[in-house]
This record gives sequence, structure tokens and C-alpha cells, in this order.
Amino acid sequence: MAITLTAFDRSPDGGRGLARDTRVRWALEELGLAYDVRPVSFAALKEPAHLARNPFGQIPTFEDGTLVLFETGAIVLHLAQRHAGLLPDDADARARAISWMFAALNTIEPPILDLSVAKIVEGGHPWAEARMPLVEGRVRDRLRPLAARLGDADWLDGSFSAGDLMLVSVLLRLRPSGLLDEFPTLAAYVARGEARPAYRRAFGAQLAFNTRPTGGS
Ligand code: GTB
Repeated sequence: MAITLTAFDRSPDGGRGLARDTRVRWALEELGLAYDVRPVSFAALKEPAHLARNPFGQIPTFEDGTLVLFETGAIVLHLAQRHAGLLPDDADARARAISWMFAALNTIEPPILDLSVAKIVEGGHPWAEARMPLVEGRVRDRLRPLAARLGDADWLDGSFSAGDLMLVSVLLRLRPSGLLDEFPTLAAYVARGEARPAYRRAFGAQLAFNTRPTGGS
């Protein structure tokens, strides 16, 4: 039975890979698993068929036979637990890698999302400029200890894991802000993630998907 993801019919980022299906595509590529992608329009996200897959009406969702999942953290963890390659065999190392997945989603991603909202959604408000140093400061407060922990290592805890995949996916979104470049070891960490063949394949696939000719999806 083929794995099927849902993704934006056409991502608003025009194929820059920022929508969250990219991280799931990356995990699938790392694990060598084939998958199909079902495009969903913005209107269809909030219709019953998609709400049955994700009650919040978001992408990506994951289907494998009768199993339907939403939330990228849950999807990547499921894949990493079912297939060898993204989590260490040693039980303690495995638990630490999963901690990094949660840190990426619960500790690092929220202030990065706040920054995106501050720039994209709130940018026109009269108070937006005054608030920006606070929002940027909260991102730096997370990047500083992360950079300290990474040190000069290639990956956070030995070999590349689902924790690194999730952290790189989250940090990527910071690049246009310039904040990532304030932490050269983190910028290099993200570049190492992007240089992985599996990431390149995932990025290329989402780019081809999001720039495919219109007139039929
Ligand atoms: N916590 C969920 C997860 O990790 O799966 C969050 C999923 C989520 O935010 N999905 C977004 C969505 O479906 C797409 S990725 N939004 C539609 C809605 O809520 O109605 C967020 C995203 C969208 C677009 C860009 N972009 O164009 O740059 C970047 C990121």
C-alpha cells in the first residue's frame, strides 16, 4: 500500500520548501520510502474529507493503508520508529534524539513562528516596529544555547537523526531574517542538512510539485 501525503495544491512560497510537507518528504527520502502526494486546495482543507484526516484543516497529512496521521512531529516519529535510519539503535540515544525532535517543535519553532507572524501578518500595525526587537530577542534566546550545545559538532548527538532533521527544518525558516547568520555554526549546521542527498531530493520534489503546469492537478 503506497504512502500518501497531502500538500498545498500550490504552496504560497512558490516552491521554497517552507511548507511543512517538506520535512515529511525529507524523512521519507532519508528512509528510502516511496510516496504519492495528493494536492489539497485552500478551500478543500476545511471540507469534511480533509477534516477527517486533520481536524485543524492543515497539511501535511499522512496515509499508509488504514493509518491516517497528522502533525509532522508524529508523522516523522512514526516513520523513524518503523524504519531504520533516523533513530539510533541504542535506547538512551534514541530517547535523546526524540528529545531533540520535541525541542525543535516545542521550544525552537514557537518563537520562530512568532517572528514570521510579526513580519508577515502584523507588519502593517503601528506597534509592529516597536515589538520586533522583543520578538527577535526571543529567537536569539533559543539560538544561543542551541549553538552552545552543538559546538563544533556536525550533528546534535552523534550521527544525523530525526532530531537533526526536525531542527534543520525549523531553523531553515529563519534564513531571510538574517538571525541565523548571527550564529555561524548554526548556519553551517542548516547548510549541512540541506546538502544531504535526501534533503535535495525532497526539496526538488516539492519544487517540481509546486511549479507544475496548471490545468490539471
Ligand atoms: N503543527 C502542524 C504540523 O507540524 O503538522 C502545523 C501544520 C501547519 O501549520 N500547516 C500549514 C497549513 O496547513 C502549512 S505549513 N496551513 C493552512 C491552514 O492552517 O489553514 C505552514 C506554512 C505555510 C506557508 C508557508 N509559506 O508559504 O512560506 C510556510 C509555512
